[in-house]
Amino acid sequence: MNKIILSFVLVVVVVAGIFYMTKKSGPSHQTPTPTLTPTPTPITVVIKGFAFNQSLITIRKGDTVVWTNKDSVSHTVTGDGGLSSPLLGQNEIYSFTFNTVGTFNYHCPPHPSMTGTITVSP
Ligand SMILES: [Cu+2]
Repeated sequence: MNKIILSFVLVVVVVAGIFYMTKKSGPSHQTPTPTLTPTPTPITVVIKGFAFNQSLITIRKGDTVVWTNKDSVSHTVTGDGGLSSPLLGQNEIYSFTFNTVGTFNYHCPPHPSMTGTITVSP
């Protein structure tokens, strides 16, 4: 009878010991290493005061340009390489990703003085 109790205690001690050890050396709460995925920042062109600001910009192939109309008057971004925004109301945006190297002129058809140029470098 004493042997049974003794072996029972032994089992409890061993189990408790294993539990303690696995708890201690088990998977630690590692903070996952942040993966450095470069997020290309979109280039912003603000449409304000009947002008594209900035009107002359140089970007890299694959960059995205985002136009934001801050005027109460509607404007468009219309031009080379498929640039064709709808009529942008106040605070509306138009984005375009340039995947071709070259020079892209654009304008706003209702307002001929509004012009801009995007130069896309490799
Ligand atoms: Cu306009």
